[in-house]
Amino acid sequence: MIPNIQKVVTGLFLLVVNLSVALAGTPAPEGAHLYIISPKNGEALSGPVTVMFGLKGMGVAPAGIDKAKTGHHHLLINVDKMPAMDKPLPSDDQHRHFGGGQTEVTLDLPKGEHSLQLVLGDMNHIPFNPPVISEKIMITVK
Ligand SMILES: [Cu+2]
Repeated sequence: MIPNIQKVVTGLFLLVVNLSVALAGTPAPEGAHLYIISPKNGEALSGPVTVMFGLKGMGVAPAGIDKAKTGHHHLLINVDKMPAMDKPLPSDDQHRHFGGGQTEVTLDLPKGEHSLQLVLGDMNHIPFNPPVISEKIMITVK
């Protein structure tokens, strides 16, 4: 009987571990670094603005592809309040998904100040745990 109890206990333990992983999002590999290559923080430029995404320590894969240590880019444009880090990122004009695995985008932004920030999402558009997020940069479109 004892081996059966052990199996049940082990099964319950694995269930709890799997649940907590599911709730906490895909683990981010150590040293993962997300950044905006260009434009630079504080840059003033005329539109349209091409934003280039940089990622170290992980790879880029299209949404829906289950491959370890990969994700796809999301660009937050003029977002003041960070979206939830434990559910799929919203998808709208301010939260842009690059589910095809794109690593740059050209934006038609109105004149004025804008903030840009990248968030890496897993195959289900959920941020990693801990989140892999770039510095938030400010640019001015002349
Ligand atoms: Cu996405």
